Amino acid sequence: MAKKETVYIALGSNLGDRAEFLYRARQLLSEFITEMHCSRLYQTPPWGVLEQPLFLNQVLRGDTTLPPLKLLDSLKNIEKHLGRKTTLRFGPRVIDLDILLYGERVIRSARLQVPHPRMFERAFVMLPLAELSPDLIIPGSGKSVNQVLSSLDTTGISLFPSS
Ligand code: A4P
Ligand code: MG
Repeated sequence: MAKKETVYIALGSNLGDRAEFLYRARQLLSEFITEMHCSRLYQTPPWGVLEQPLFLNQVLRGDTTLPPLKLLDSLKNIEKHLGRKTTLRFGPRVIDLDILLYGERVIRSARLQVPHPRMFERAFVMLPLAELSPDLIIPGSGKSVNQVLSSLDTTGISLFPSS
């Protein structure tokens, strides 16, 4: 039997019915990710390209038997299935699925970099990740999720829907 690994996936959407796109993505992800635990949804100001709508972001943890590149292909297929058009880098999209962590692995290939290289600068990733696994040491960094989060600016991030 293929080895099971714990993975963390970041979900983001800033076009159309954002919560619905995240919901549909989670449903499709559950076909190959088991024991899924999901953070709440966060509404977040855009990072990178600033002139674009607010994002909804979420992080999930689960187990998969897919090897890393197969997992990446499966995420890309879901993005396509949900109607994501190729867009400008860091620009608006109906759905974005990134692999944050794949077990203890550090992967630096042309197609796949894990841990996700930009997660350390992104409160919209670290805040939902801290909800799931605050004390997790990020492979290759020697730092816990909470340690990284404490150095980031969370201004403008709120729970969605706000209570
Ligand atoms: N790739 C390499 N490593 C990974 C990984 N760990 N997970 C490669 C997923 N993909 C990875 O990604 C481009 C290529 O990255 C993939 O084909 C894969 O081989 P993409 O999703 O097609 O393109 P992109 O998303 O436009 O570029 P990129 O660099 O992934 O952008 P990001 O980093 O995803 O940023 N602001 C807020 N508030 N919330 C957001 O969610 N998202 C972005 C997109 C910008 N600003 C944002 C948000
Ligand atoms: Mg991406």
